[in-house]
Amino acid sequence: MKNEHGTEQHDAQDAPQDIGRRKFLNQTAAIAGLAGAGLTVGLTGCKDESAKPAAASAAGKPAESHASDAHIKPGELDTYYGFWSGGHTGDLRVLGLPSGRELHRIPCFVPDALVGWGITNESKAIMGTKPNGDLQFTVGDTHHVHCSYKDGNYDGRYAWINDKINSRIARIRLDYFVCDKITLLPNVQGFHGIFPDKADPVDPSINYTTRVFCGSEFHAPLPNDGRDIGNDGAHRAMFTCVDAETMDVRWQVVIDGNCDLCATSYDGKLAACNQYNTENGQRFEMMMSAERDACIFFNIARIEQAVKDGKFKTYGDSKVPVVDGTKAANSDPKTALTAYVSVPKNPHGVNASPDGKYFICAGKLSPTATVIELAKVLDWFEGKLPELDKAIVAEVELGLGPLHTAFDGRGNAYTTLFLDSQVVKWNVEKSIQFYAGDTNAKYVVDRLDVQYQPGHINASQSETRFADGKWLAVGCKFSKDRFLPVGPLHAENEQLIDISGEKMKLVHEHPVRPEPHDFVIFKRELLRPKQTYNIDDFPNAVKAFDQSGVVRDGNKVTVKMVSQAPMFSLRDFTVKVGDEVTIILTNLDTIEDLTHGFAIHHHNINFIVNPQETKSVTFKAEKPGVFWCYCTHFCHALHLEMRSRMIVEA
Ligand code: K7E
Ligand code: CUA
Ligand code: CA
Repeated sequence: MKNEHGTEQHDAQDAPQDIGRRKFLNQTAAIAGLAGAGLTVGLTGCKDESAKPAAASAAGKPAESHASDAHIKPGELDTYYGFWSGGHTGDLRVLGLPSGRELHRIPCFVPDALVGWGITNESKAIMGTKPNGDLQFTVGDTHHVHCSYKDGNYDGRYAWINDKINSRIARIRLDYFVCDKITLLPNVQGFHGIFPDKADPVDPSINYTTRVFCGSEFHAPLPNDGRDIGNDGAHRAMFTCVDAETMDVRWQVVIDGNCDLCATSYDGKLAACNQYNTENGQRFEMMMSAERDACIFFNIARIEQAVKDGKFKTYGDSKVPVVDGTKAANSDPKTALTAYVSVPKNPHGVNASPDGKYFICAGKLSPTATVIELAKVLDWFEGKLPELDKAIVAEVELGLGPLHTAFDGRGNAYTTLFLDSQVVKWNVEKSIQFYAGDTNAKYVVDRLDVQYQPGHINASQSETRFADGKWLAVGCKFSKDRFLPVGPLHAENEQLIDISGEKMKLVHEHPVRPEPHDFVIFKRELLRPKQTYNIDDFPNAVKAFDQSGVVRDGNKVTVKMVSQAPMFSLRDFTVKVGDEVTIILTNLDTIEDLTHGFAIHHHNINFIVNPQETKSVTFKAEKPGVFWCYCTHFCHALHLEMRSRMIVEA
């Protein structure tokens, strides 16, 4: 596959979008006052009769009465994509919003029997294998997913997602919705927060993502090769920068404390992580012993200059330059690479406001949120702000167990209160006024009970400059009695809240398989996925029926095959016991949605080939006999008849 985008390939989104556009216009009329310029385009072209009654009846109503928009009727398309981390299923889930329908799962870190992830040679090469060809890891734990930026909005190139268990970062190509690269981070454990940069700190012409930052939670020996066991004080956590294009690790920063979540500024100058373990503790009692922890800021330009100047170390087998971001080495603001802003007890979550001014850290074990002004952090680095903690412009009570924060683009923040089972809507500027002494400034705007114990929260376009204040989704970590019981493991509860009005309004909920964590929601126009592959992107493609056949090289046998409904080009093929068999299968069908599958009885082989796609598998033929191969994906009236046979001779 070529690593480029926006080519003129088969792109079939236009047709189905017409159906959705009716709904789109319908909504546009209902929220006339709120719609951005992009939404109103095409309104004049609306000829759909079904749109009229709703538009007419909604015309005079206040904006908050459009909760019914959440109901997407059969045949209609959602107006937003949602990218959800799958948690310990190690995948990325794609939802349509506002319906909440799950559209797709993109396997990244763990095998997947539908697409053959971890089974095909191509996916194994991305996932990484041991010398014997087995996968290096078969488990994953995805928490945070974020997309590439341009001009402060998503540009539809990539998404990135973390694997906390094995400290891996995966990249997903958003033209095909597939994982194309996975990188193992050296020197770290518990890789949790992840965030792409939004611009270059030095070169203003680079107004798009070129780096992805990764925070790691756990402290470990450096290097982790048996030394320093028992010497807990020598264990460290790090912050890592990965190149967005090559996916190579560019540099790391060794720090005091740990990293949890990660946020980046719109000007590219700063990245930050909330730190809940500034105590450098190994047990929870130690980790919660201090009254305040921190939000650590990274001065990206200075770190890269330090790397250029050779001011780094390497550890063990890793060649990655590691600069010193500890407190002791960074007390002089004018040369500091890092800045530790004090935040109350064990904060969780750091989020960038869409106006680009603030990062907000929630308290978790403190009922507060801390608002940090980025311009002041930059002033400190310039030597213009004598006390770093003066960068805190508000620290206000929200309720019990504040975790993550989303924004509506109208100056309001929405924070989950894990212990209170609530979402609190609060006004950032008012909180700053209140903190400055204006006790009349009422910063809490609204509270809404959610069911139950919310963790992550996000709003439509919240993590861009184009937060549109329409929908808010909340991931509730406990569903208790909300759904039919299915045994001891409960579904979790995703709830959708209409935030277009002053008051929040719960509009629907759906169960999700545990345990999703973070997610992003953005307008569907930002993506233009391709719906068939280009056969020329696959160097091993079998491009015609007459290129099919069996080629032997010693005991290595290559079986080249094509699929075209309702048949495989080889009705049977013969190999010998002891052969290493590689099957290469190209799907010659060109029509969108005409996918075939290929499975072999008793050989642990199952994968699909989408239109014009090529995949291969390699395995040992160990037992003599006849083994049916069949199409696993319903493709044709003769789908059941779509078969081949592998004959293994003794
Ligand atoms: Cu993003 Cu769930 Cu990993 Cu918070 S974490 S809840
Ligand atoms: Cu091909 Cu079913
Ligand atoms: Ca702590």
